Amino acid sequence: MKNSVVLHQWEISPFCQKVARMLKFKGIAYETANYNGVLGAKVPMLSKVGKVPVLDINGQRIQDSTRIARYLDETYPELPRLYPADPLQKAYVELWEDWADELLYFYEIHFRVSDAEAFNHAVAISAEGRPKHEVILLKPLLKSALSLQLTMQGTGRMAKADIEAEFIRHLERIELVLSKTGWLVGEVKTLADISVGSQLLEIVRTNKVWGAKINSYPHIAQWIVQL
Ligand SMILES: N[C@@H](CCC(=O)N[C@@H](CS)C(=O)NCC(=O)O)C(=O)O
Repeated sequence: MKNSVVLHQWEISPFCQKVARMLKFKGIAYETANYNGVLGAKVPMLSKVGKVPVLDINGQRIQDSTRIARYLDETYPELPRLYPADPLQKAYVELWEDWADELLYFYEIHFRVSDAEAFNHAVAISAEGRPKHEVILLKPLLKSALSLQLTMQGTGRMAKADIEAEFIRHLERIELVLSKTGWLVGEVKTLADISVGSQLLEIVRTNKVWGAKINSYPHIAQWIVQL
């Protein structure tokens, strides 16, 4: 256990899945510590920020998926790079990453909260392995926390039809960019693909209708299975 890499996570979190994909991409073996159900109360104790993902690696504890990505590239430059070496390409990757984390994420929450089946699926994943009564407890807590997050950010105050129309515009842009090389930046997989894909894949996982919509774009469908 001493030298092991531990990803503290919520299985349902796109940011945790992003880190899991980074580690897989780099070929770094890791274990997960899950905070399902009431264990979620321990997340604020993992770091000052109080969010997951948190990665324990080489005796260090790193919080935030972007800081983890930088650490992995700096510490293991010989392994496949998350950020390209070329400064301009790196800047594009950072812009895509930030866009996925700070904007696409709220669409992901919207599609999780606005559809009853998607929400129930998300709750079930969040309480996996925990006693049944925790599902009952978790459901209203998760609903109010995610709805509040959406309202504060602004997406939660938009009309459903407007959110969906904007999301389709985003998908069309992603599809167009992917049509050139099959990747978002340059000719190989980078953190841009992992970041954007991790948000979209959470929609695919929980929301049948919007998951099918995402997969109806041929370049996106071909790309997303490679993430
Ligand atoms: N910028 C952070 C975002 C992480 C994040 O928002 N994590 C959510 C789960 S998806 C969380 O831990 N939320 C708990 C909270 O805000 O209290 C990253 O990239 O790691």
